[in-house]
Amino acid sequence: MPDEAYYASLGLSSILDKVLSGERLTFEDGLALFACPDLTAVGALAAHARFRRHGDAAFYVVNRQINYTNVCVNGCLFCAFRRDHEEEEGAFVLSREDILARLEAAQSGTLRLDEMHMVGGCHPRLGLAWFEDLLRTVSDRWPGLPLKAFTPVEIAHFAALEGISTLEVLRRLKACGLRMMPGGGAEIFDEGLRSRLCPHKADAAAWLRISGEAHSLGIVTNCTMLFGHLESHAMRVDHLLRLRAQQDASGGFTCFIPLPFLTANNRLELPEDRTGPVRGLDQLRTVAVSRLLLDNIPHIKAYWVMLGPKLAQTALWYGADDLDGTIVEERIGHMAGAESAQGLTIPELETMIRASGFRPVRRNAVFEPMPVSGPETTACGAAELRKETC
Ligand code: V47
Repeated sequence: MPDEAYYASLGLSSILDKVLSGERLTFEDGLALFACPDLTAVGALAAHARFRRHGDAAFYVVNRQINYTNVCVNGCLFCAFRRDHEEEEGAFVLSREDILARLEAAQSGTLRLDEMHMVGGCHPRLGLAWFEDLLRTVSDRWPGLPLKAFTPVEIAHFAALEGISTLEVLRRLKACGLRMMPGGGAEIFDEGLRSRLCPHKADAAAWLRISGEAHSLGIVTNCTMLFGHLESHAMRVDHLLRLRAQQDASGGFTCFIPLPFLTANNRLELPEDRTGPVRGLDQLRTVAVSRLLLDNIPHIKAYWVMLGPKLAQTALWYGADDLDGTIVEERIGHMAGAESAQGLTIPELETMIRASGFRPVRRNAVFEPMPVSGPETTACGAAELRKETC
């Protein structure tokens, strides 16, 4: 890490002191970190915080993503995945059998999934009973498989469809085996910008409230921020601090995932200075500032699908401690222009981690470390999981 005099020259003396002593950073500190000209100095602070929590461990998960539909009533401007109705080109709705076949293919090889990650659009007619039946069937067939599904936005949608409270929706899904929720749909909390980008989606207060309700039932959740579109640094800091405040109140966020906006195939037009090669540096900085501000959220994910594997590896030195996982089939990022692979193998993930100077730790959905033994660690991984399913 650069020395005290250097941080003083950057005007970051008090932030350096706070990071070294573990003291909480303020809104102004967040802005100062975004304004600092030397990205590596910010990264070194985040790396310090990351090593203090996780040492040289870098986590990954053997998982399978499933998107049950892309038909969605919300019509968010930034989304390339969504279709307004089933007849539109590219629209899909998976059947229960389609979903079970994807899991069956994954579970019947030499691999064992440690996470099913399932999300979808807010379909106007798929009711809660359909999802209850699906979760119950999956839990009965694969009792040890942690089910991570539905963002707070989907929970709000199910509640509206059924005319019941979001807490009741969560109770019913938990009773069917829901263990964890992914962090999507948070987008950017700033009310003014959110109402331009996604006016029909659950608002910031609802997203945070539903996360808190899940936590109160013992369902842990992740959280995200979509950045690199029209938001300001102040909006990013505000978003991170609202997550931190929610975590102080309800304590169930496990991992934060900063999601860089991917620009293809959507209706959001960006000014020129928001596109191009500077974006990689901004993405590393956002990972670092997230690690520094979110002192109460254990994990920061460098999501390789959207950052790309090279930047995700670099991000491990900028505060991130997790890469996500094998994934197998990904649609939201790829429909928006992600150039990364559909899935990675276990050896590929472990090599990425080792080559970056870290120690790979296989985990499950809720970040419990998983034993690594036998042929699974050398099996072809995602390639094998992908058989017959895509
Ligand atoms: O909710 C939509 C975002 C999210 C774009 O919890 C876009 O472990 C970039 O939340 N460019 C879905 N992002 C992905 C997500 C996620 C992914 C991996 C792991 C976890 C986890 C969560 O993707 C959406 C939205 O915020 N998104 N469009 C786009 N054009």
